[in-house]
Amino acid sequence: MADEIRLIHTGDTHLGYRQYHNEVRRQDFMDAFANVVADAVKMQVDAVIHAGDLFDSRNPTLDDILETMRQFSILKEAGIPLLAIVGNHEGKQNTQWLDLYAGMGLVTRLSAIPYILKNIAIYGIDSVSKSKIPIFDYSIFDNKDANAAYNILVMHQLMKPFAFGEWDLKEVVDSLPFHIDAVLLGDNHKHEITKVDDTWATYCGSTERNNSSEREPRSYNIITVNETGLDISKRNIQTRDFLFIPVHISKDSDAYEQIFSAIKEHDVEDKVVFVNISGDTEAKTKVSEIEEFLLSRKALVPVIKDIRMGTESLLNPSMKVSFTDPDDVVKEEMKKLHFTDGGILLDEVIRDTSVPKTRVDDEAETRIAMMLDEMDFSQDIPDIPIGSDQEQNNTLSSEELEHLNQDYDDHINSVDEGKFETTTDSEEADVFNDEASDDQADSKENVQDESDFSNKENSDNAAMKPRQYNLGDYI
Ligand SMILES: [Mn+2]
Repeated sequence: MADEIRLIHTGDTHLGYRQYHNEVRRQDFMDAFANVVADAVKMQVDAVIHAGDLFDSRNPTLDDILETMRQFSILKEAGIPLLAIVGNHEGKQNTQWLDLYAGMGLVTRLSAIPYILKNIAIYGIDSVSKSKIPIFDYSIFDNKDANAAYNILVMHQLMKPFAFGEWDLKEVVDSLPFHIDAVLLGDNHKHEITKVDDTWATYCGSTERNNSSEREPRSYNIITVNETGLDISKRNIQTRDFLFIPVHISKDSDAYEQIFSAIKEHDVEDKVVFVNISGDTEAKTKVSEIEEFLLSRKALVPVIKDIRMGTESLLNPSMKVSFTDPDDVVKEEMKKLHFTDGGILLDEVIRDTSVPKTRVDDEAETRIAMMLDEMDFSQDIPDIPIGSDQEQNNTLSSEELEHLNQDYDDHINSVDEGKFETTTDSEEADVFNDEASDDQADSKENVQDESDFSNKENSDNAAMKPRQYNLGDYI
């Protein structure tokens, strides 16, 4: 059909993610995106849309940057435009990684000014932090000349009506001066699709598993527009297998025997293998023995979780501790010491072996800035000098102050819970808390950083205006 337009909607590629500290997993993330690019070329789609979280980190390595450039170049050589927005993971303070690629002619950043593809206008909103959603300025979409047959909006947010939503899709659609046919979303890693009035809303799904709770096959969307209308379909991506082996140890026989025979029932070769051990608490087993056994059978990554911590820990999954990673145990113990969130964060930076010693200062500053930025200051928590008591504060009663402090504590706790949250399904191999928190970071991290707390007003203004770029600066 000559007039048919086909788009690939992908996102949450998290390129550069060295999952489980494993170089092969880093390559897996690259390969998954390469598969999407190869499909785009094979299908000769009219454009590829990336809905944010291109990189896993705001500081990807030079290899990540170059390998990503190679993939983008494949699209360019095939004459397929790549249209993208910034996610919360790779977001920088001002100039974005996408600007580097845009300067090379490899990417077009979507914005309030539409990208026109035949009879389709495509708009984008870069990731907006939760605290800034209520002040989002819809008036930037003042495109009065819009006469496209179809309008598509690309966002990287957790949207209502999906259960996890932080921003109401209906509010966005109703606030724009033109009808939106489809909202193509990133941020949530699971494929979702729904319709709100006449508007489709869909998450394409991440291209690789960012943690063990991402069980479903990974996917991207194909958007087809022809004379019959706009249609969205999902296509799965072949990714590395994650294998889950639950072992319930009984008192009857040797614990290792039971574990090893359970493992032997599966082909573990080249897979990320999660062994969850429950049952007899008396039977002593060493994680390292089980890891070695899995490696001898050519598992790519062995992940052992011993959940024999009594009924209470099973009822309360937040009490689970992974003994495969001593850092997790340290984290749990740190929590009991009632350090502030900032204190815990500093400790993490210092312990993070991927942060060179010379970078600890910068890294700590950046992460603290991100944390501050994520806090909700919309309630104008008064600036109380250290050491001052309540009498010195004339504007608030002690009751009001307590209420505000409680809000603040609640917020800290909610951030804290996000950081340490593990899956509630006791069968789930929620083994690596760092991955779990990374996934949470999807919704917790923020595109804006340092400037937000040092000069909040300015950055608020900046967020409301379309961004201005001088491409010459980046070439
Ligand atoms: Mn993501």
